[in-house]
Amino acid sequence: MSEIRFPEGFLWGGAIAANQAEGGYNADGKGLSSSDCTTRGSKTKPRMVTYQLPSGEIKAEPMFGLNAPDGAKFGCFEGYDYPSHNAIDFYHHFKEDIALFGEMGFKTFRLSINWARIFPTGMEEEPNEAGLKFYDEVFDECLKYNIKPLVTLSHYETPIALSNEIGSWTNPKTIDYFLRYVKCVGERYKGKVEYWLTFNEINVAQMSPWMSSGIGQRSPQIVADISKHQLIASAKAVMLLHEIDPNNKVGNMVAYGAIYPYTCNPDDVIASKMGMHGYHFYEDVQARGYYPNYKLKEYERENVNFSLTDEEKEVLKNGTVDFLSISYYMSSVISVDPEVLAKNKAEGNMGLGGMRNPYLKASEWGWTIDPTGLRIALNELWERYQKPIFIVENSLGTIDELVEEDGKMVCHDKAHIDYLRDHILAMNEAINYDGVELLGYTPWGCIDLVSASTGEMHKRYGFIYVDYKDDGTGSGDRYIKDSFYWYKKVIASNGKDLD
Ligand code: BGP
Repeated sequence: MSEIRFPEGFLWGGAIAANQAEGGYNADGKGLSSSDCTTRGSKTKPRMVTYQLPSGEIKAEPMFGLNAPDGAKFGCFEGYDYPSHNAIDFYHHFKEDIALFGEMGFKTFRLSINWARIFPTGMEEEPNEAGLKFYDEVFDECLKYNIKPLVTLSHYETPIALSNEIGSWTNPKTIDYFLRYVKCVGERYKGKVEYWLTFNEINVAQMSPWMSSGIGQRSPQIVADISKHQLIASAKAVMLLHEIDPNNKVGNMVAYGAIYPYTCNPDDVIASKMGMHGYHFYEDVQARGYYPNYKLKEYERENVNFSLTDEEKEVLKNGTVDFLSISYYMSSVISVDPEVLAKNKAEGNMGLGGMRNPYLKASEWGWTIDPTGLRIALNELWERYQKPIFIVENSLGTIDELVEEDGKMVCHDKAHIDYLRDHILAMNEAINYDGVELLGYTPWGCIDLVSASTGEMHKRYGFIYVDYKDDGTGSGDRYIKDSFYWYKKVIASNGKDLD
């Protein structure tokens, strides 16, 4: 094992997203977004998307595999429970929450701007001043504690009016609306924000066009259209943010993992390689600036209508990112043998499919725990692109208990500490043994928040416990977990003190 040596200025911090934390879903002029129309689910019950048919009938369909008919108008309706509406009420608690991040010594805090807070339908000419003011206050609060905001421009929420009126990201017009929003926040927060990410987990469009982009259907054509428009929007956003402030550093964000072949049968090995295209395609375009041949061949095979004008090619070439960012939670396994596949099916809830890995333990939600997979991922990205990497999501969803000890409420979340320690050690190997350039680390859900895949509250990631239950009841009070004190030491020692 290499000696622990994280680079000077390494950006330790934590991450959240607006739709999973803020609440205040209709406060101060905010418009509805796709996540506001997605109900609470559980480990066994899917989150549902609600919409109204032209006949007036209201329907709810599972978010994964959603196939809403043409003419469906997405919205939120009486009698359904939508966790984003209150979430953890960060909208009203941000000062105390950021003070706690400051106490832990965060160097950076990843959060997203909710597009519909700034442009309620996504299509207005003028922004909503109250929305802009909210983020001004949030960023000022971060800067008070020397925390650099790391801002995701689009994290799983599209203004719902864009979905209902123009087909959201299937329509190229959305690129212009998005850029209007980027210009607005880029100019407004110039000098306060220097680190930006364009689209959260841009590759999730392949699995859930609803979650990623507020689209009610999925087909190869739809996924290709969303991806093209978002890749162009991302490239244009990179150029725009550089133009607004040459100090801006703009990254992409891909849900990343390692896909292992189940056996050394070359067919399993090639299947794992093909599976990795689901991650690499987006990285390839955003880091290298052009569509890879394997994707063009896939479009040909699937009769996807796809072309790029010379101007679009130029945009992709000139709008490559300054750094890569990834979420990494787990690895998966692939086999071409249907019997082996069926027998070893993983129980993950992300629709990732794949199989159980006999060498690894898994979380309560079936997500495998694989720190070496992170090292493999970092090596692969570094070898492929030679761009600095930021791990902007990583951690373990656990069931945490708040208990009273000596008249104080405490939470012994050893599983978080163990998971994070092992992943930090893997990062250290990647940096010091393998020579990967790593910019920072923002573990996911640094304060408990609503789960994206299930809508639950009790899938907890935080260093800070938030007293809300799955049904939305609770005081919303914040409590410090053991991992809070541990992470504070980790940051203070620049990663050396992991005990
Ligand atoms: C990523 C998302 C996050 C976050 C995380 C954990 O895919 O970018 O928004 O939620 O996964 O997933 P979950 O909340 O389902 O546990």
